[in-house]
Amino acid sequence: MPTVIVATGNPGKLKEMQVYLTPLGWELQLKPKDIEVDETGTTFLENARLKAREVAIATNQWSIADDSGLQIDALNGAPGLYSARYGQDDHDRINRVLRELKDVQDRSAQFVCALALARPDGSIALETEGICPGTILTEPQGSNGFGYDPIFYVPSQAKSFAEMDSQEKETHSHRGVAFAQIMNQLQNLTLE
Ligand code: ITT
Repeated sequence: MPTVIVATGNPGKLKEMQVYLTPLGWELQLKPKDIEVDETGTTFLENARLKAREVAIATNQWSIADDSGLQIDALNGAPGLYSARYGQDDHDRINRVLRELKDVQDRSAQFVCALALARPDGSIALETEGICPGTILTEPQGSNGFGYDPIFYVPSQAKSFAEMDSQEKETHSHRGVAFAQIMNQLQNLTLE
């Protein structure tokens, strides 16, 4: 069975990535903790490529990475690339966003997910980007998921990400959209 390293240190992300990757019949291994990749890219795709490439080279295995983030219109796209660095933990990051949007009327936002799959030599075999439009709630709603899920509301479903079950989030989320775009290619890929 081909081995693929999932290049993330975020347990919530890992859980969702496993849902998409498990049916492919690959042996999934978690990124070794000592491999830290500096996210120095200027786009989500650049950072996804960087993470996939560096982990692939360090382990000499195929590697898949996800770089994602929340872009809020009223904050000129922040936290964006800095979504993971916007506070010390999820609670802190959510509170910062709510504070910065206090009394702001236009609460439109989008979640972006870039995926990159690298070969053992670090070359990129596949990449894509998925987007989910939504709005930022005035207070957290729901308890599922991770990260900013409790404050990200999807109008078409009338639910926050944290109120969706895993199947609903899979259908509508940025990550679900991104994986759907490359699922055929992933299924037809020969990993060698
Ligand atoms: P890795 O780089 O190790 O994968 P990370 O948490 O640092 O993990 P990112 O740099 O891609 O990941 O940062 C993404 C941030 O956006 C992070 O704070 C996540 O919790 C959050 N995020 C990403 N996808 C999300 C989702 O589906 N729901 C809620 N928050 C999400």
